[in-house]
Amino acid sequence: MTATRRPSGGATGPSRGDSDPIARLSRRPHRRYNPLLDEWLLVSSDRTRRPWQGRQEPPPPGPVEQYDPACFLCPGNQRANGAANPDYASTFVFTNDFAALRPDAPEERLEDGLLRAEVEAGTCRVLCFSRRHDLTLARMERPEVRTVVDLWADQTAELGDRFQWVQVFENRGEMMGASNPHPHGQIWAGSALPHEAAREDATQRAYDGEHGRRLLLDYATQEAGGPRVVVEDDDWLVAVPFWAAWPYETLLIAKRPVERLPGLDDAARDSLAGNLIALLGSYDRLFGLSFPYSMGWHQAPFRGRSEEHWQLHAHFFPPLLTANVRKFMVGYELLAETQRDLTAEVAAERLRAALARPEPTRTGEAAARA
Ligand code: H2U
Ligand code: ZN
Repeated sequence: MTATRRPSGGATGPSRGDSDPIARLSRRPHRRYNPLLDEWLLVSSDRTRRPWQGRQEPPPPGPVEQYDPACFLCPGNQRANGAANPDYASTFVFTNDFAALRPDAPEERLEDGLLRAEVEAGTCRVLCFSRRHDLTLARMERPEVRTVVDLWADQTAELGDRFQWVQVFENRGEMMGASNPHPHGQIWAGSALPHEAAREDATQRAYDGEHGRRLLLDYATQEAGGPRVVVEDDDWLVAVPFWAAWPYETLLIAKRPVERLPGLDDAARDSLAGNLIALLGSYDRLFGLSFPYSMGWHQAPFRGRSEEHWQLHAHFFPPLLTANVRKFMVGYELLAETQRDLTAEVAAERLRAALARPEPTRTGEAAARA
């Protein structure tokens, strides 16, 4: 197990002079290429200076209790459909009572010119990360987060026996559509390869075909110790990717070749728990509030063949631009291409600074949300 290192910033930091091509580019609107999705996006950092008279996000709700008798996910409580949760001690998994996918789907398809459709079989599960209603992954102890990592891995292995794509994810905070503050995530597993997965599959396969190496391992090597890194150790690298779309988007990459969560060894799982706490803690400290985000794992599809072009990674998509203004992916983004307001280098610098600030204690709910 290695200690989480905080990089000092690298030779291509945003404050460097004219000789640095990224600093030069960053002074004017420019486009960056996302090799994982094979698409470009527009970066126009000057736009952060524009006046904002639009929607102001309300502060997240104040402190919550360790146990909420009205919560559908707390131990011992009744869920919306009347099922009772066991008095679980740490984590708890159940099949989503309002599942978007069902396993008992009969095969059926429509092929009528441009009209194409097919029935999709799958299953959806809810994963409670802790019995405590008031915690978040960022504020759980390292062994507790390690238990969540093991749960993600075990669930992936089990569902991968039946479904091609196992999507592990977490929506955190009301702003990201989480229906409940109780720390929890979801898994949707399905028989088709969803389109984001299919694109990453294609780009990683093409890169491996051309170079004989994994795209994301090469990317992690290129980023290590550099200006976009938030935290890293021997097993993991967390960076604001060069092509980040959301203001404080990050990409967490396993540094050793591994296709899926169940393939992680003991040391990598432990250091993953530490890196998750560090990253999510820096998010919370950035604006002094429990940071909303959607995160999820991308791991190789299960289709009964070797997937050595795939590298395990997780994406974190937080929507906030400032403490009370969110990034809207609307006009140009929906119609032309993604546009971001601050550079990936500036975002990473701010996250590293937040990481260096003192951590709120587990009981310091008020400090974390002040
Ligand atoms: P989100 O907070 O990301 O929406 O996840 C909570 C999930 O929990 C949601 O998909 C499910 C919802 O369908 N749920 C149940 O299955 N049973 C309940 O009693 C409440 C919520
Ligand atoms: Zn609860």
